[in-house]
Amino acid sequence: MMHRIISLLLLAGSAYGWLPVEQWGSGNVTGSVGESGQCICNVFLPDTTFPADRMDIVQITSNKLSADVEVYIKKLTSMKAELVILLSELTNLTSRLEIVESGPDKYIKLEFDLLRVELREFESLVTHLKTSLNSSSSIFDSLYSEIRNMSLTVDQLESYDRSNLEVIRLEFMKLQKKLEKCRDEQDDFSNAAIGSCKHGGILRISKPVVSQLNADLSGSYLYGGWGKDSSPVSGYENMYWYSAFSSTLLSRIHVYSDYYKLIMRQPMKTYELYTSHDWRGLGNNYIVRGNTLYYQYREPFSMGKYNMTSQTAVYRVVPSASNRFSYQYSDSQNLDFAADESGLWVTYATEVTKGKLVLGKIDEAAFALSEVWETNIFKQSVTNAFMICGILYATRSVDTQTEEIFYTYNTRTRQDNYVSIKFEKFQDFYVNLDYNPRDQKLYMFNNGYYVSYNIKFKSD
Ligand SMILES: *[C@@H]1O[C@H](CO)[C@@H](O)[C@H](O)[C@H]1NC(C)=O
Ligand SMILES: *[C@@H]1O[C@H](CO)[C@@H](O)[C@H](O)[C@H]1NC(C)=O
Ligand SMILES: *[C@@H]1O[C@H](CO)[C@@H](O)[C@H](O)[C@H]1NC(C)=O
Ligand SMILES: *[C@@H]1O[C@H](CO)[C@@H](O)[C@H](O)[C@H]1NC(C)=O
Ligand SMILES: CC(=O)N[C@H]1CO[C@H](CO)[C@@H](O)[C@@H]1O
Repeated sequence: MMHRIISLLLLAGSAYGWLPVEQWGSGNVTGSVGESGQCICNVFLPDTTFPADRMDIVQITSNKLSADVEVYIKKLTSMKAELVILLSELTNLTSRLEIVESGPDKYIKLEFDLLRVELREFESLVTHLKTSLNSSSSIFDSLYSEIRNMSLTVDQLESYDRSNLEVIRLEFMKLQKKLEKCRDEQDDFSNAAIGSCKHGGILRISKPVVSQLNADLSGSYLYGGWGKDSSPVSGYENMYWYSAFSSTLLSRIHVYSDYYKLIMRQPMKTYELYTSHDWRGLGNNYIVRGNTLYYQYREPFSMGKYNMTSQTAVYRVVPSASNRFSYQYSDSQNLDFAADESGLWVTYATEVTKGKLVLGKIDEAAFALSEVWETNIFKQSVTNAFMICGILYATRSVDTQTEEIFYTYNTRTRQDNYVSIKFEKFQDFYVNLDYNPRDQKLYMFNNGYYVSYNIKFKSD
């Protein structure tokens, strides 16, 4: 566009008489002395070399084009300028956060560490938007004001008295919610009603939503899990649970009255599994359902349930389950519990199936297996598994950033399927991945971080 305008102006310029002097013709330049002695120079230009009529048209067209282009370029330039400012603001924020996080306060450091990650992610989102600027200026506008608001909030955060951690954490949480909402708006993850199985299974999985480093603030607590009760008792609908250790030995679990308390690291209650009895577990594929922890019991090897209401545990040996076959990422993951719209499940492998994954439905009242299904996948090649609407989904690792649901088994039709539904990991290593039928989200304990995903189902 610019090139065309420049050449038009050159054309107009030449028509104005910027012809080289030597082309004028020497015979048509004459000199004489006037009446009062002044010097007179006469130049005769041939009419035919000066197309005055065409010049007018060119000039009008050129002016109009120039005006159009000017408006367009102004618009584009101001948008670009806004983006450049925005991006440099974000970069500035990021580097300031780096300074803050290198400070002496460990708690602040961790909070800002995560915020920095999210802002970086957001920054790349805006950069992506910048390239598709032409078609999405209204989205851009709202995003722009959203980021502006967030930048302001972070500025305020930084100016707070550092000792006022509560206020900072609360603001931090609000900010995360905003980021999450903003990200959700970018992508549609609305589904059929909660509890409904009138859909065709998983279509796609959102980007990871990173909530926080675990409540023990320990980067070495890699073995654990977090999530919500899949069948909460009345009054505990907003409860979250969390447990993690630096090994696969399970000895306690914390519960939090709501998300805010989880983020604030203020447990409502902590249950110890090793007091007068040794009720400890092994592995980390446990879940909470009906205020009860379902987990792999350590001694004897069996499925355990610790009722947090009665604070007692019972166990049941799973017929022919082997403790030789774990998932790929970690040892001791022999029994994996899952809950979906239809109830409670456990997956394991047996010597009879030569390590292939077996899926069992648990009769919750009897705490015993009511039915089992044999799949065609070798348990040690799987990284994790979960259930949705009676269908087993098994994952495997693609690379350090990508995980893939590669296999499904439908317990109703006894049909299996090799599929490829890829999703992004926050970090390479994870040990706990489960679906929660109460909010249709996936919960992952990813290298010590609380991570969750939204799911988009296929329409039926
Ligand atoms: C960020 O911006 C502020 C104010 O505009 C400036 O004083 C500061 O030096 C910048 N910081 C960095 C790390 O660029
Ligand atoms: C913007 O879109 C219009 C129409 O789709 C197109 O003609 C124009 O070349 C685009 N401009 C840029 C800078 O991509
Ligand atoms: C940004 O903040 C202002 C003032 O608090 C508010 O009116 C506006 O709705 C916010 N914009 C967005 C996109 O959140
Ligand atoms: C847990 O214990 C309470 C109190 O004894 C009981 O009402 C409840 O049914 C138990 N829950 C499970 C899942 O066993
Ligand atoms: C030498 C020369 O170029 N003379 C020209 C001057 O202008 C007249 C009319 O414009 C022409 O007829 C001459 O040939």
